[in-house]
Amino acid sequence: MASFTPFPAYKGDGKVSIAVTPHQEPTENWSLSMWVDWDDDGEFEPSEQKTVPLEKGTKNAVVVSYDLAGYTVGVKCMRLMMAPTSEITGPCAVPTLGDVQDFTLELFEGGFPQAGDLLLTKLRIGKSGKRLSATQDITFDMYNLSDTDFDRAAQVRIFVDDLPPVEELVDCHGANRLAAYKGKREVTL
Ligand SMILES: [Ca+2]
Repeated sequence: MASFTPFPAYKGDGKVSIAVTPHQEPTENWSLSMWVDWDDDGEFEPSEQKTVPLEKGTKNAVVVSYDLAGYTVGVKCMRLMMAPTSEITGPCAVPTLGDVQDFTLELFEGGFPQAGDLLLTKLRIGKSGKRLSATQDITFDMYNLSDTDFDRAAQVRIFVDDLPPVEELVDCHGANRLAAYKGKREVTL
């Protein structure tokens, strides 16, 4: 999150879910509040605030979601406040503990452009890749570029020269699923 590139959101997706990972372990009764100035009036109104409790003693990510219907596209100011719940009294509070950070979010028309996309890289097929035998391992890295977890079988179709294509399934269910944005697997067929 800590970057100068606005966090992207897509109206066509209907809602945006933003995962925030605490960089310090929250103690008892901490929360995360997020404001997004959706109506561009320079104020963080209560209607623009979402608050989620933080789990004591873990740095697990928490997710904040907004429905996007009715908002105009463009760059929006956003503020994150991670602090004892009792100290989050409003967007201009100055908590004695915790952290306040400002970011921007850009709302685009349409849907997330890489929804459902998987990226294959680092293909390794022997020394030259020429005259592959049926026993030659094919290894590659598979990344999930999508904004949702990939939790199903991936079908891989392999073409070698002019031989008939071979299809194999890569199990990406359950514990093998590829997490949104960053999920990665090394696959050997
Ligand atoms: Ca506002």
